[in-house]
Amino acid sequence: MVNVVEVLRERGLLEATTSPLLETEAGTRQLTVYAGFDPTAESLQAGNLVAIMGLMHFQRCGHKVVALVGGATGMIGDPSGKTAERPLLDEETVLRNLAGIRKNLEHFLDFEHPTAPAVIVNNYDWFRQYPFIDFLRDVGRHFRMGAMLGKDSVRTRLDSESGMSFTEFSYQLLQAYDFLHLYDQMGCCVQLGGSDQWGNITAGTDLVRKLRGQEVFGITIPLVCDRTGQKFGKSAGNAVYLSPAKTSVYDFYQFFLRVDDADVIRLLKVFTLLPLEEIEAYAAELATAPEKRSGQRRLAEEITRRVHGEEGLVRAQRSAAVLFGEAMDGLDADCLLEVFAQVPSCTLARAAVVEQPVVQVATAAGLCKSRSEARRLIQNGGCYVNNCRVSDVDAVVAADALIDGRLIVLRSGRKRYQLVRVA
Ligand code: YSA
Repeated sequence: MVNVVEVLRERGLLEATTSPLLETEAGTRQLTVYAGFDPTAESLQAGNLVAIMGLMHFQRCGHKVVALVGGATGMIGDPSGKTAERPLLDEETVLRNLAGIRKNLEHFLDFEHPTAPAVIVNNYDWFRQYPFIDFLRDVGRHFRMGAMLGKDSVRTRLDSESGMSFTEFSYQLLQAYDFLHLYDQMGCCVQLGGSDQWGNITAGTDLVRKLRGQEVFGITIPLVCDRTGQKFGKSAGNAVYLSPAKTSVYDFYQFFLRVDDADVIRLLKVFTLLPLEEIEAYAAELATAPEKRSGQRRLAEEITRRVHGEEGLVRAQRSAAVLFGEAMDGLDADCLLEVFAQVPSCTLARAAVVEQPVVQVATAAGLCKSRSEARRLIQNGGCYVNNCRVSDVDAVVAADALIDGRLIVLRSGRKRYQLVRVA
C-alpha cells in the first residue's frame, strides 16, 4: 500500500500530524478520512483545492474519503484565519452555496470507485435535530475554557479591536462534534485540513479520545500562499473560484498561467497529480529556459482540465490565442468579452456597422483618427476585423462578421485592439 503520508510529504502537502502513528497506520490499513468545506460562497475557491487534492491523494492510495459540506457550520462562520467576524449567512444563501460546492467536489473525487467511493455528507443533517441543552450537556461539558481560549483562531481575535462573538467562539465545538459523529457513524479516524484548521481538528481528536477512549488523527496541509504572502487564490483582491459563473474559464486559466517562476514548481506538486520526475524536468527547464514558461503552461492546463473539463481547457486556450491574432471562429461573444475585458470598447448602432465600409467603422470606433488614416492602415496591411486582415480599402463589414450579432473586434497592427459592441 503506497503510504499517503509519504506522498503528501513529497509533494509539499504535509504540515503536521497529531501523531506519528498516523503514518504507520496509513501504510498498513484502509483508513476513512474527512475534510470539511463551509458554504461561504456559491463556489469553492482555488485555495480550497489544496484540501481537495489532499483528499484525492488519500483516495488514490486506497483510503475512503468523506467530503463534509458545512450546512450547519456555514451558518456560524469559522473564525480560523479571519481577522474580523463575518455577517451571518441566511439559510437560503447557505442552501444555494451548498449546491454549488457539491458540484465543485464532484470534479475531483471518485464517487463511482468500485471499492472505496467518495461520500459527501452535510453536517446540518445531524445538527438540525440536536437540542441545544443536550448539546451543551453531552459535548460542551468536555471542553475546557483554557484550551478553547488558547486556540490560535480565538487568541488572535480576542486581541483584536472587534473581539469575537460567542457564536464564532463556539465554532470549534461544532467541528469537534462532527469528527465524533463521523467516527461513530463511519469509522472515520482522520481529519484533514489546511493548517488554519489545526485548532478545530485537535478539538475533534481530543473529544473522540475523551468520549470514546480512541485515538483518531489530524493532518494538516500548509496554507498555500503566493510570493507576496497572500493566501493563494486571490487575484487583484478577488478570489479565483472554481465555478465558471464566478470566475470565467479564461480568467481561471490565465491565473495559473501567470504564476511566478518562484512558485510554479511548488504549485505543480500541489495542484497536479503529475509524477515528481516529470515536475523535476520542468524545474530543469525553468533553470535553462524560463522564458518558455512551460511549467506555467502545464500547470494551467492540468488544473483547468480538471476543473472545467477538456472542453473548458480548449476554450480557454483558444481564447488566449485570439490575443495573439488567431482566428475567432467558434468563440462566442461572452467569451470574447472576457478575453478583451481590458481593451477599449465602444458601442455603435447596427446601421452604423453592418454593410458599412470598414474605413468608416474603424474611424467611428476610434481605431483610426480619420478615414484617410484608416485607408492607409488597410493599404499597409495592418487593419483587421475579427483577426482577419482587410485587404481592400473599399471592403464593408458583412452582417455575418458580427459575433452573436452583437460584437466585432477591430485591430490595428499587431496588438492594438478596439472592441465594437453593436446595439
Ligand atoms: C471542517 C470540518 C467540519 O467538521 C466542519 C466544517 C469544516 C470547514 C472548515 N472549518 C472551514 O471553514 N473550511 S473552509 O471552507 O474555510 O476551507 C476548506 C478547506 O480549504 C480548509 O481545510 C482550509 O484550510 C483549506 N484552504 C483554504 N485556503 C487554503 C486552504 N488550504 C491550503 N491553502 C490555502 N490557501
